[in-house]
Amino acid sequence: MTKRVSLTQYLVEQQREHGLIPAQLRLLIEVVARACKRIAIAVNKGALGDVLGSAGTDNVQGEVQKKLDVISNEVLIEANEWGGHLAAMASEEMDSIHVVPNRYPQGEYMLLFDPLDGSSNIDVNVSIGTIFSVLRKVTNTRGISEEDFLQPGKQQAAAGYCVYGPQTTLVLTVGSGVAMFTLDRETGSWILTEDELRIPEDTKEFAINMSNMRHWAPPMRQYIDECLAGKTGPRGKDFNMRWVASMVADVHRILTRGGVFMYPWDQREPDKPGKLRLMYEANPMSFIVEQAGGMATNTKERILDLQPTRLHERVSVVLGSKNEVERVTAYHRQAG
Ligand code: P6P
Repeated sequence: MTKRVSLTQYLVEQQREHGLIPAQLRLLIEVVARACKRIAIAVNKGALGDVLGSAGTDNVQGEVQKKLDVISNEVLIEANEWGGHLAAMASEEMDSIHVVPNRYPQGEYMLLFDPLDGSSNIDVNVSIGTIFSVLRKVTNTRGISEEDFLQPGKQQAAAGYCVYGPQTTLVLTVGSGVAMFTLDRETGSWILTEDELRIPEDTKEFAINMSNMRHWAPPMRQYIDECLAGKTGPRGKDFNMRWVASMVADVHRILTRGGVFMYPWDQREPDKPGKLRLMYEANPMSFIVEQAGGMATNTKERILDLQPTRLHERVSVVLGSKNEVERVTAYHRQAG
């Protein structure tokens, strides 16, 4: 029987080897992982747990909140506010930041999350997930504000996601590669199942919502048209398409077998740079993808270099197999 390595053992050994996981960060990661287990249990109840359907409220994005969006957000807030490892949290589901209450000690980290990404898939039993990003508090005053969160993604201390799918898997990076843990539901433990995820530099699979095709900018049309032309076209090979409409599921597939994920700007809402959020979707996923040998741009620049100006700002996203992301980005740069 192969030796089973738990999340805690992995984190302790990574700290011993790379010195990237001080005690407070290890506590933060373990608390988030435990919260994801609680979310997985709630998600898994489905119709038996009165957790499906709408919560009857809208979030800061103007989107209808599902009951599980609210439950997942509350689980993450409650799990993380008392441990002394955090100064504040930010969530897709909350308009402003949640500062750790004065009754608890404040820590040096800030946690950002999309508590349940892919909510449109909840009621139809398709994989959904939690995405999280960890930043360091750079000011040493007790006070903390939204401005403290506005750091480029390259400054993240850690990033990860949990997929609630056929398996419940946790994917994590602290800047020294990407590891995957699978939840052993019999023991309630996260067990290391991949210790060095790598994304192939080439792929024959793209992920994009094709129904938006007529709204894309010309360079995106050009790239997709060439993929669709297959063997007889300029790419000289056939492509496959996948679109789960859960970023965590699409990114997990890309981490597992390669591919390129795209959610570009389109003319439906020309003032918005894209649909996905920079701070708690694009940045954590880009950190993970780069650590696995992939690439992530906003069709022009490296996502992790972008300087945020607002907590909930949106961004165009192209990420995955390096050579495909380079091609999509080159087409957009050439078009100016
Ligand atoms: P569309 C889910 O709502 C999400 O934010 C991402 O997880 C996903 O990739 C995208 O939106 C799906 O968007 O427009 O295809 O429904």
